[in-house]
Amino acid sequence: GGAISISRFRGALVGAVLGDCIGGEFEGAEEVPMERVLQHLNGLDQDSDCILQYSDDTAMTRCVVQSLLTRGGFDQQDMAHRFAEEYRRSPGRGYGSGVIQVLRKLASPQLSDVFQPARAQFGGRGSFGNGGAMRAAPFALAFRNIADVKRYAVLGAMLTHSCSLGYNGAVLQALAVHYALQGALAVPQAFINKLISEMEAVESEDQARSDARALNEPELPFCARLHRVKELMEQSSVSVEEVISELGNGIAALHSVPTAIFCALHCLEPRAGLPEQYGGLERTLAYCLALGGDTDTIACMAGAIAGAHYGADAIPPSWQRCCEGAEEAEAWASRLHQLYHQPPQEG
Ligand code: R7I
Ligand code: MG
Ligand code: MG
Repeated sequence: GGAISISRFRGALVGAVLGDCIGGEFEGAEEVPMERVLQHLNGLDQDSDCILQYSDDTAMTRCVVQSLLTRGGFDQQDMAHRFAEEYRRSPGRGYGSGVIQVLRKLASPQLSDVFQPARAQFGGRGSFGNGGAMRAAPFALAFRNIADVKRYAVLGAMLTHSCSLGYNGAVLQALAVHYALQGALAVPQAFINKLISEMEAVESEDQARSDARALNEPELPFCARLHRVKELMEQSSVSVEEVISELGNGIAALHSVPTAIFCALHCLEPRAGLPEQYGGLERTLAYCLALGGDTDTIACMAGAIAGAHYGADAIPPSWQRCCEGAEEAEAWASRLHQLYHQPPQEG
């Protein structure tokens, strides 16, 4: 295909930062009344010197971006080193309680296998948290080839999440951004069908099948959830309670990545309860916050998908101004755009 506009790259990366910064307010809350969400969002328009800090979601995404840009591709040692160094410098960004052990071990100069600390998590099965998925968008922005997007999203996630229910969440999130970048959200049914067919292949691998069995999940667990997304899309109305019970709003990748994809799809159209003057990206972020639960991460992932679709023009300047790291994300997006369109290197 032809070149993809730089605006979509900026939208994706800045959208992710906004979701994290804006969503942090409600992380861990039960379902949040839309009135409170809108109050929070209106506050951003009025308060000219507000600052919302980013959390681990953005801190780790920044490491992924800087590693990919500096190395001109995926380098596991370099990325692992950046994760460890970032955590050492700012440990208070709200990291998951398990992953901090991995980040401490990754700082050791004696470590030869950078994937080893992640494999030791949770009794040797590895984490199924959404920490790999929350930082997966840059893989879709750096690599044009879908096989590379999948391969490097897995490896990048496996530095901290070695359970297939963790790293396959990262693959799904990267694929959603990959297709959104190409404009595929314009045909929502086709978009979800593409994700299902890609994930059928990904989840048919032996490790994914055995992890699903061991964790008492159905076969092809992400595909099963994507089918639920499809069913919800076909309903004439969907309640927040249904979204939470069918898809989840939790810290597991399985309970948050399909949810983020649903939020982006559901908010393609104006929805009752959301302000009429909101554009699609604003609707998507507001809707994610109203779900409660892991709001920073769900909004971060949905923000990347929606941002790739609508582009940078959809980002409200007043929101961007309030979010730590949003300006830098915009600059880095331009460099990712270059990397993405670089001709393939000769082997
Ligand atoms: O996945 P992770 O990096 O956490 C990301 C989340 C996002 O919401 C961020 O915004 C931040 O708030 O944290 O960190 P992990 O520690 O690997 O996983 C997160 C949590 O999921 C763990 O602390 C556990 O509670 C749970 N978890 C598991 N529990 C039991 N068995 C993850 N994997 C397992 C498991 O295998
Ligand atoms: Mg966070
Ligand atoms: Mg979170």
